[in-house]
Amino acid sequence: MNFISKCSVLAAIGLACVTSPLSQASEAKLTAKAATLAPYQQRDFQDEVFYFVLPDRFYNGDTSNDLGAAANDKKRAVSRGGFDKSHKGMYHGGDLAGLTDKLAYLDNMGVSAIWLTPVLRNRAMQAGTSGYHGYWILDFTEIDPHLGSNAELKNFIDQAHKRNIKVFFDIITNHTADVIKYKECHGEDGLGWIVDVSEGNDCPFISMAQLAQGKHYSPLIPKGDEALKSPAWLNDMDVYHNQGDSFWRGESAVRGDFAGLDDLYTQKASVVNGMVDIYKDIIDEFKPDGFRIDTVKHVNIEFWQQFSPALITHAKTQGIDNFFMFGEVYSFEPELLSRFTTEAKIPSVLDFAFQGAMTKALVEQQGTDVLAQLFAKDHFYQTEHKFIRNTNANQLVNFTGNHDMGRFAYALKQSPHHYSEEAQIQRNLLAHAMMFFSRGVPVIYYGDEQGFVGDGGDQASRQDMMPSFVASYNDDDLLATSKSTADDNFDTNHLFYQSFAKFAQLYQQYPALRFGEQTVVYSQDKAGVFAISRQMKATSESKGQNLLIVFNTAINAQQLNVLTAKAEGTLLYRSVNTDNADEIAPLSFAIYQLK
Ligand SMILES: [Ca+2]
Ligand SMILES: [Ca+2]
Ligand SMILES: [Ca+2]
Ligand SMILES: [Ca+2]
Repeated sequence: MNFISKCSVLAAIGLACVTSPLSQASEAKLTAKAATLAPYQQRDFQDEVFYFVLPDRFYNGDTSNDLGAAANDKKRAVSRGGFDKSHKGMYHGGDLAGLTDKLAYLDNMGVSAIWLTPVLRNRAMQAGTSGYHGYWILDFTEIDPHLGSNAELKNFIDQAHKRNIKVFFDIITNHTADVIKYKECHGEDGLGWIVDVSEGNDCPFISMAQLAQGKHYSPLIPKGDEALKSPAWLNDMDVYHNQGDSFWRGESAVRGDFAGLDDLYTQKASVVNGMVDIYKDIIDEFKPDGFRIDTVKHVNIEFWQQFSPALITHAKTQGIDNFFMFGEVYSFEPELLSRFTTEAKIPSVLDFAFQGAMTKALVEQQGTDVLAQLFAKDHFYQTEHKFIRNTNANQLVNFTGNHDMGRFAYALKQSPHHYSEEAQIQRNLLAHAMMFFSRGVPVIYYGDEQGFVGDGGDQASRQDMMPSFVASYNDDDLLATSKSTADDNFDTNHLFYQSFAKFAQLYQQYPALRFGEQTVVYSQDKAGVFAISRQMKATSESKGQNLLIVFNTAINAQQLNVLTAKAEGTLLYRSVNTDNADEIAPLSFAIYQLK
């Protein structure tokens, strides 16, 4: 995209077009936006604009920790190494010190809560790649040395809190790092493979029925690895299922190993209590504002029924009254997702179904009624819990893409519709607007604000914000910038950064965008108008608010005369101006105040 068209888009959304990059001096003066919000201790979860980040891929604030544990640290020898800036599956050096350095960058975009991938100590290397993502935990009591120390994490949280920004940890109860092996697969010493894994069979899952017939694996811990995990109870092989690898269906989804990761026996009371204690201790030591919970679908519901109320109750005793948790349930079905907010008592889940419907509307160009059909199922999330707050769809967590499925920009790029860069930019912006202004809490995936695209999911979607040395990242054509990922990408002038800052400002300005009851006003069976209202009833403390949000998913202007309510509405904001007040521009949105 050339500079002229970037300026015209900026102007269209009501932003100044700055022609020179911000100097170091002006960067220091970035506006502190979170400071204008209610104090973080009092703020509701629905007040937040989230930023989801892999610390290893963000910014290297301390090169002395790049190799992880010190060479003379015998206790943490397995948490040393795995550092290779040119390999997308290795550590790249980003850390908590770097995140702390860049808080102003996030604050200025309107971020009010940061969700970090797991920061606890990992096994540095496993099956040829590294634990840079944090999901291979060995030690649940300390921070991974690649990211910094416990003290550095506390400092990061202190600095974020000083800016009135919340910090959420990504936690795991389903599995630990891969330490336990099976003699039948890995031999008597557990050090290799004695079965043919060339066809991707790994260790086939042994079902409960097969166990009852006497078939089982012989688990072992390779010599020297007996005491790797912490707390010590995690080194007991009896607290794991030991039934082989999950094939993601039936009982294997709950009892199988996630590609070799040791799957905890979460039906046992000792495991429930042990995990509750681990995360109570984390709350006591670091005072985070909440948790995002990994692999929720792979743990039995009864575990969550105990775990979730126990931690929320405990956080209150630590003075964190609004402690909040949301789970990762990788499913596009509200019927299944909602079981975890109702039956399992987890306050919220990541709304994969929203991501899926939005992809159908904005990438596949299906009718906007795919969104109406999604929201028609919102009542599934409604419940009244005894121990924690009532749940409803307003608390769901919206996102456009993530570190597993890949970025929304990638979905657009690989679409058979062969979108031009201009079209990719417009559709990406509209997707983020839907994420902000539909019911649910928005999460910006780090790098999306700099036009990152990627080549797919997982490693291919975890690019560096600091100058990257990964060839397959650096050959990407980023959106709305002439930079590549080989450059530093903390550009506060980027169109997406500026747009998300505007969206965050609107989100904070109008309470109905955060708390309003959502009703679908208009949808159609082809691309075009999709309209919702967000209504807050008047109370003794506020006079209420009724907003109409109109999206146009089509590539041509649409008439607004289909919206009878709009006639009495006042235009508050529109992303693209038109000469005709009764029209909405292609791939744009508008917000009206209704009486
Ligand atoms: Ca570092
Ligand atoms: Ca294992
Ligand atoms: Ca499991
Ligand atoms: Ca590439």
